[in-house]
Amino acid sequence: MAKLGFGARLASFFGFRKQLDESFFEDLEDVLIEGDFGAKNAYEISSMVESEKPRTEEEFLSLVRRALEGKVKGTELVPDPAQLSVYLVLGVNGVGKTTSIAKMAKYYKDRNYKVVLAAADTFRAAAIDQLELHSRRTGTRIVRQENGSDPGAVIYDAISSAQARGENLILCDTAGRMHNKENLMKELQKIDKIIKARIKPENYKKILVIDAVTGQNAVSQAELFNQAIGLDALILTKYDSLSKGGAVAQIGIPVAFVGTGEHYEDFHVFDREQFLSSLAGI
Ligand SMILES: Nc1nc2c(ncn2[C@@H]2O[C@H](COP(=O)(O)OP(=O)(O)OP(=O)(O)O)[C@@H](O)[C@H]2O)c(=O)[nH]1
Ligand SMILES: [Mg+2]
Repeated sequence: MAKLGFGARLASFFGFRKQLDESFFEDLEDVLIEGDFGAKNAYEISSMVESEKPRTEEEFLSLVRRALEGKVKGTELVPDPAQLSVYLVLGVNGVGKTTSIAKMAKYYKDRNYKVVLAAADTFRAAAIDQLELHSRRTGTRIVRQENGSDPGAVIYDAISSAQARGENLILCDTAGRMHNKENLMKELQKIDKIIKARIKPENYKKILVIDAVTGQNAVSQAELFNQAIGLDALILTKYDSLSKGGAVAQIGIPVAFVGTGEHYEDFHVFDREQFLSSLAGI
């Protein structure tokens, strides 16, 4: 996992400022807010550091790390191979949904799952062809209909055909944008009902993709999708050395995977310990 630019910034921050006076803690809050931790977390972390009075950079960073521990969660998505699971992949346009689905298809296929891709982004013209290309490259079956068709019907088809063929994991691509936000959320609620009626709750996961570069926007996106249909896990994409990642601590939904590039291999199961250390610049 790439080392965060933010962590390095935090480390050097202490180095410059030996005097832990009031302005140190104000500036620390600012640095944390710039790192997308949010005002509430920034205040809590800064107060904790203040009460513990660190003397060295090492002590300072490990305090920040400790303060973050309760705020960052990870989850491992392990589908039951004996049953059919449905992973509904959500997110606003351009965050990396389709790419993450392709990466997951390879990841689970390599672990002997029988993976099906459901092309339920029927809104954007090129979306189905993009998924079709990934289906060919990863050797996974795709269920698709024509552009503009009902996404719920695509998923319904995917579920019935996967059940008939004994396949065990459906990855559903969804639209990131529609005429407006309300339309998108209504569509997702319809899809949610279709899946819920056919798949056991433990086998159905709603996964939000967020772009690590967008920071604060990712937090409001998570709120929006969580309110509309609820979320089980996050995928953090574009997590390169320049991205911050503090948004994860604010969102509070467990992270399952991290994307670090455009290739299928640039995809990792979330490593919480490593993430906390890199966030805190250790
Ligand atoms: N560097 C980097 N680029 C990524 C990552 N994931 C996706 N991308 C790139 O981000 C761009 C958008 O990715 P898509 O997978 O098409 O995003 P999407 O959410 O499906 O977009 P829409 O279908 O338009 O809503 C593409 O150029 C991807 O190659 C990642 O983890 N790292
Ligand atoms: Mg897409």
